Amino acid sequence: MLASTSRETPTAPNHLLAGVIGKFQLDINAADGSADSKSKKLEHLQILEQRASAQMEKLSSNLEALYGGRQDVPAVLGKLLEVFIAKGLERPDELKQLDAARERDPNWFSSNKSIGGALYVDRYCGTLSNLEKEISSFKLMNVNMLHLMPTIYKTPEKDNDGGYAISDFRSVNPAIGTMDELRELFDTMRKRGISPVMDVTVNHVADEHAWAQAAKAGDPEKLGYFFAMSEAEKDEYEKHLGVIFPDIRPGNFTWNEDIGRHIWTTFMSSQWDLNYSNPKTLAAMAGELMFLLNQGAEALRLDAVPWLWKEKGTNCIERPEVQALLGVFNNMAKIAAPGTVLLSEAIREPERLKQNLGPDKCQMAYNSMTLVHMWDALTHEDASFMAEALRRHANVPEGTALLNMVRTHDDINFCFDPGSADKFGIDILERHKGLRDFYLGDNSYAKGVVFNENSKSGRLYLNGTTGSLAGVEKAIEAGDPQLADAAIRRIKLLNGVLLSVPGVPMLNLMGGDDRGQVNDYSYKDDEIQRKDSRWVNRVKRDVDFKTKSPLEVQVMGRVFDDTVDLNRVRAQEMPAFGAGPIQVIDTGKAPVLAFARENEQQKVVVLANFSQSPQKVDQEHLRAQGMTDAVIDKSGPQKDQALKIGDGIALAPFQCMWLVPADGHRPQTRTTEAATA
Ligand code: OTU
Repeated sequence: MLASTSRETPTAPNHLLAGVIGKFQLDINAADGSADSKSKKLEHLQILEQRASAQMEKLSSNLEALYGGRQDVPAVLGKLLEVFIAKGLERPDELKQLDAARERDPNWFSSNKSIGGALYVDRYCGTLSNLEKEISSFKLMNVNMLHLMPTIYKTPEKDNDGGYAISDFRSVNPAIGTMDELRELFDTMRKRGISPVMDVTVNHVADEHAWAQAAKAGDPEKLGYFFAMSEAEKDEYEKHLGVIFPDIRPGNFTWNEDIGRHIWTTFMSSQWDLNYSNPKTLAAMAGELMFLLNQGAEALRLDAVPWLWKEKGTNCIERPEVQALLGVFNNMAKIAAPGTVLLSEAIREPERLKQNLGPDKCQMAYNSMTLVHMWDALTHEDASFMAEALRRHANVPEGTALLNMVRTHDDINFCFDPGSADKFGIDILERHKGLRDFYLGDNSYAKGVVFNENSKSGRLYLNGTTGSLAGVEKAIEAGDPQLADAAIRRIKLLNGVLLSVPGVPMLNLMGGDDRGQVNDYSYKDDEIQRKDSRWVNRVKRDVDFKTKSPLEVQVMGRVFDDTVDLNRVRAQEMPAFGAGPIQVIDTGKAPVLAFARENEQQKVVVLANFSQSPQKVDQEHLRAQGMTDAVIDKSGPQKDQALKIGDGIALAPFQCMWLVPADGHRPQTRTTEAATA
């Protein structure tokens, strides 16, 4: 020990940490305040030092990956430690208690009790104080994680990309409330067991953000937070880049008159990409993330992570440095706010989006795989493609969880798993064509809206709420109760699978998924929104039953009852649905997705019929999972009626079952190699 310490130079990581801690000690001792408050601070400083010391090796290697070869790496490390420790000291006492509790329960975010919901405060209930009144309804739905979409921040008034152009991470949109109200709301939520999730657009800030304003006003330091380029340099990069929104915003740069250069704007012109090759940008953003965690956010959704690092001559997506950047944010949270988790957002192929997932990167990651394969399986009445993708990708490392959803606020980008496609000889672009015909065509129950029509890729980007894509809209237009019944069954099927595959389900309340709400076409009348059909998904919450037909009211009621019921059963009776592996079962019936989930307490077999015809699963597949004689479907209406498995299990059209043994005993695990082969 001694020998190795004595070899350390003053710039060695542990020396740096000791120096930073020493400085804070001096500051605390020199500051005004009671002896008692000082000793409390010093005590917490000690905890921060221990946590930092445990992270030092990882933090140093992350910085090496980002800035290795630069002279100032030790200075960067020192600066980041200062930010982390300062913010750790500012953390309110109740949050420090939360941190301590969660250090003892590191998988707090991934049990069967974890059920998320996402909404726009403005479109859901108007204001933060109204949202506080809705907490009981979230409790009723067993939602214990609530993602407040970024319209809660101060944003440019018009062109703000649905809130994803953020003008200030520290100010609340005045139309919905204040920062004090947000903190109070988070306090109440925490006390009632609901974890707040907030967005951080780590890739960009709005052109109205103070950093961008300063850059425009000629501040060279703030200009260094962004990419400002000459025409020639921009063209050099542009040669290798794709385009995200070809219909709305071609290209990747926006000319800025004040600066006299082209600013890198991967998404909309009002969203200026941050330049992390400048370590000052990283330190500044770390400060913003910590600010939000210290207000009581328990998870941060890191937006658009694939684009965080640029490298000339490449497409600037998923550069290896992205992993190191996420690593630094992880080190930060582990030191200063260990009771929180990071959630990476990327709508990419499963293999790619899983790159961002890890106990030392983002502990949670958006998983579009479940979503795209479910919609695909419904179209083709065939779940084999999905089953294969789940088999390959749904099992994730200990300490991490995928975030699943049926729909998001964005378009559906059908990022299928290429490996699974190969297995079945599926041509992905052909598949997109089929989906396009189905979801936009006149010959199906669905009512979708195309996005990115001018994309040259031939891929389908699809919009539409769960309700409209599953058939509610057409059923109501036709006033046909039978069509409505089928749509309700499809939604229940999607939710049944969503809640039972590995990961945390996220209920899309901004698409009215809890009530099967249909597309909102009013965006077409809005000067800004009309260009962006993703708004069709972002409905205002509408529970004004007086204005609706009896059929529509009936649909909304049934979807809501189903949702509440399934969520409750998952949270209260299905421990096996938390983190933990999935075992896909081949029943020989293509329309049926079948898999087992198990943990120490429980074993469940899930059967999901993606077809409009009834299906039967032979008893041998249940017996192979250790189920004998009789089972109970925990997701069905008759939860106490045993089903004899002797004749096989019959599934109604679009039925999903969560089967457990009727005798309540946990089946003996048999290695099922032979049985599933
Ligand atoms: C995200 O989406 C947000 O979800 C969008 O609403 C924003 O417009 C965008 O970032 C910019 O902030 O391309 O079509 O693979 O899925 O980052 C949506 C990553 C997007 C993309 C995602 C981006």
